[in-house]
Amino acid sequence: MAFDYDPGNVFARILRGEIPAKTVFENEHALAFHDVRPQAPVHVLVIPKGPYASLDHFAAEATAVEQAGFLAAVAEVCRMEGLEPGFRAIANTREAGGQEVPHFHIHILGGRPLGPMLS
Ligand code: D5M
Repeated sequence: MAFDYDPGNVFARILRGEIPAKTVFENEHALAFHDVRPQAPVHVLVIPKGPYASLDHFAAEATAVEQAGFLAAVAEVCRMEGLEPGFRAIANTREAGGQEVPHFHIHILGGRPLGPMLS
């Protein structure tokens, strides 16, 4: 599959500093910030710094160092947000998967009991 990336998407603009975000974590691999439409007491989005449109784009084209760094950042954000009791990590992927912003991101949800996902 060929992957396209639109550099005008809102998360790319956040990465370039063109629009603000409530940042909770940043390093060379990832940026994490509060979702503007929180679905739980903790709702943080973690994005890689590279131009990847979706989880499968990231898996296909990011380097092993980028992938490992991103996953470590996700875990660090969960630790920082006090989510040891548990959390949900979601990557909506493309239109049929409910993805609105075409820059790969993981939703981290927690801070309350979430229950089974398909309930
Ligand atoms: O989810 C995209 C998510 O991104 C959705 O929960 C709203 C959130 N969003 C959109 N714009 C912003 C800005 N500017 N800051 C923070 N959060 C934002 P998806 O998985 O693509 O459906």
